Amino acid sequence: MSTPPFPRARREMAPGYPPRFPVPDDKVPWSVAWSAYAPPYHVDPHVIARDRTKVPGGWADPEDVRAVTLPANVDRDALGRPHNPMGRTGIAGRGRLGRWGPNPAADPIVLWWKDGRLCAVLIERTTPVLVDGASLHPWAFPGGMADDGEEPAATLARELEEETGIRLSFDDARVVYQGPVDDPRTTDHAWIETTAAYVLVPDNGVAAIEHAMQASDDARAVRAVEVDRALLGKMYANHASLMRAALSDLAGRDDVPRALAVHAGQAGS
Ligand code: RP5
Repeated sequence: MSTPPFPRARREMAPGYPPRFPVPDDKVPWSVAWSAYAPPYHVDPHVIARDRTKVPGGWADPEDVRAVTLPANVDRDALGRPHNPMGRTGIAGRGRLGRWGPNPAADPIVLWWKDGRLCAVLIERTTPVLVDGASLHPWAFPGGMADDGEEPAATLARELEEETGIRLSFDDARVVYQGPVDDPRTTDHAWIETTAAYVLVPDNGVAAIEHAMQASDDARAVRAVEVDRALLGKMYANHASLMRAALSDLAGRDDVPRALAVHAGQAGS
């Protein structure tokens, strides 16, 4: 049996969230009737304060969902709210997410091979993840939300620079994932959909990257972290699966050092 969607988002929370209504695996699909389902409604005051219809420069949808144009492929419930296509999450409303429905994001994956080690640029997100009473700052890609109408390659480069100080083009990056993120902010009516793409930095570009790294914006720390199985066990949301997708791609390439391809295949298995 495959893993039900959002295993972490149903367990983890963002700051300010009420406890999630417990959703067992078999009750995740909306197609399974569940009359007792009563998730708490939550929208962060910060989201309300950034309503783009009221505040110049606002980035959030209005709270009245009927005033919002949603993508055509998104189902709505009886109140007009978009139904998270991945299923129930235990919280209604938008939580800390600005958009009703999909919130487009991008995750830049920056990798290099040096002295037999595969390294990645990762951040500790400033905002903690709350899980079972603990407040955690797991390793994450320096991703972020797309601006209105922004192409993924531009979001990838912009977010990387904003959070890590590194300037890199993603025009020729290899896209390894496009889809929902198992993010602690996820709700029944708002979720993140990311484009993850990686760049393999050439040997002569590594020093500049290491020199440029400086945390800012959503990142409280930025580091070059060795990619191994231990790392994959402690990453934010489903970022480990994004990393595995990049490793799988690397393992199949014949234009990278053979030792790197073998290492990537082993680390991602
Ligand atoms: C994750 O949150 C995405 O994968 C991306 O890394 C990030 C986008 O949110 P912000 O960093 O803009 O808060 O779900």
